[in-house]
Amino acid sequence: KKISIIGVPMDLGQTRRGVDMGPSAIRYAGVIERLERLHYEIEDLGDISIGRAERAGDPDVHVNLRNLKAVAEANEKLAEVVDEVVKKGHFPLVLGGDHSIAIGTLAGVAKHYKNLGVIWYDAHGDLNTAETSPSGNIHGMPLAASLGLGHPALTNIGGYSPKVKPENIVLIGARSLDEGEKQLIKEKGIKVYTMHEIDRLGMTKVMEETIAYLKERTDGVHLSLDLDGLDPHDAPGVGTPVIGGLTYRESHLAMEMLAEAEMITSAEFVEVNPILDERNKTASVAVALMGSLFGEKLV
Ligand code: DIR
Ligand code: MN
Ligand code: MN
Ligand code: MN
Repeated sequence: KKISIIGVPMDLGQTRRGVDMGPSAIRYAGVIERLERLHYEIEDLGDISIGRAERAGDPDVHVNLRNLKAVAEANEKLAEVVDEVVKKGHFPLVLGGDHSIAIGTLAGVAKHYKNLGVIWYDAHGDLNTAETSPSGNIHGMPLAASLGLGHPALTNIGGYSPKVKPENIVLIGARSLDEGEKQLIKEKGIKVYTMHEIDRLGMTKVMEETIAYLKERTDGVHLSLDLDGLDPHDAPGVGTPVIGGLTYRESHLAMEMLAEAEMITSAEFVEVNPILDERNKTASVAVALMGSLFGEKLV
């Protein structure tokens, strides 16, 4: 089995500098060695190049869509690279960078499936558009864009839209949803396990339900894991920490159950910000979770 690693040093989808060093921090935390030990063949494709932040007076500035041009361009490139990886039968493992890069990952992956499932492991919904976003940050919009909602420069990455159907999405760990996102979730019937449901049911039940739900309706599942889904105690190096999150152990359990279910066909780990981190703890947690996702406990 072969895994292709793609780094995306993107920090233009939000305003905290430093998340562009995420891929570097994750590599430094030993991702390649960790997965090689599980008998995978690893190909590191290096990093996608990212343009520059927009400046006042630039021609392509959009209201409430910070750095749209550079974010869209990088995602077009990422989509092409991910597409090639899937075509040659490798598993795409994307390292972020802020969560705006999920637009490109999904654009590269989704065309290879009839019904791609998506697990969105995140404190946030990332279901905003320019109209609903309180921040104008595109990292709060990738799931909406993948549903075909928002600016065409984001929804049409890869030349098609939408990438996913609302009924094929499961949100896990949500605890900071904006008004517009809550409305959209209701309107589209998106399945959500907020921290409330996770507390009540326990992670075992949540993952059993998620796996059963996606098994019966999808032919591939993408895992989009935002490190801020974890509690800031376990993953402090993120730009938008939210108290009351998933623990290190709950997260490992989730990854282990996904490994057992053999259902994940692509993944990305995003929002690792080494500047805000404690001695590379968050990148190390990301690598440990990848170990579980790729079957560490099964070998
Ligand atoms: C907020 C924060 N919902 C926004 N989103 C974040 O700006 O749209 N997503 N941090 O990961
Ligand atoms: Mn090959
Ligand atoms: Mn996110
Ligand atoms: Mn988040």
